[in-house]
Amino acid sequence: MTPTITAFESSPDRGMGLARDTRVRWALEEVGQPYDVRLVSFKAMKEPAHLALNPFGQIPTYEEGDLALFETGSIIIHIAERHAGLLPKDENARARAITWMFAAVNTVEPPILELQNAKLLEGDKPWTKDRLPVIVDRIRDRLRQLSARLGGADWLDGAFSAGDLMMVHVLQRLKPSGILNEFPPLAAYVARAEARPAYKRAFDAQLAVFTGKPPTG
Ligand SMILES: N[C@@H](CCC(=O)N[C@@H](CS)C(=O)NCC(=O)O)C(=O)O
Repeated sequence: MTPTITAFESSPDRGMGLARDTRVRWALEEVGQPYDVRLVSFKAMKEPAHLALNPFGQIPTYEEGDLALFETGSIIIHIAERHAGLLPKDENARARAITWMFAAVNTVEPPILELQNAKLLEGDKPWTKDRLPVIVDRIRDRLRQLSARLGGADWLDGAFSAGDLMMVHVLQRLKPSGILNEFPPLAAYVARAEARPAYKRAFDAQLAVFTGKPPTG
């Protein structure tokens, strides 16, 4: 059965791929599962039909038969459990890959989102000027730790996994700030992931929503 995901009708990042539907598109591309997309407006996201799928009125959602999911972590684990390619077969390695997914969204992403919110939503507040360096230092701490763990490896734990997919998508949000480039092994890690054909297909598909032109290739 072909799953249907939801995505922004009008992407706030103008197709940079930062909206979280890109994670789900990428996971589906990695495992070779075709999917449909239903675009939703900001207004529709807060209306009952969408709230029934995601009580927080957000994208992406995932529908497959009578199953409806929200939260990208849960959606990607669901995809990875049903298809080969995103989680290792070995039970311990699988648990470690899932640990990296949680580390991405629970440990690395929060200060990155804090920075984005401070700049975009609170940029005009009197406290923002003093707050920004504190947040940036928190991000640098996490990136230093992550970079130390990655070392010279290509991926976080053996072969590419859903843990890398999630971590890379979280790190991409830092690109406009320039902070990622302070950590060349992490910048190279992100570039390596972006070179994956599955990522390119996912990126092109979300960009096509913004440009209105169907993806090439
Ligand atoms: N923890 C959720 C976060 C979902 C989320 O923040 N979605 C954003 C788009 S990337 C959204 O819908 N924002 C609009 C809003 O919150 O009104 C997940 O991983 O799925």
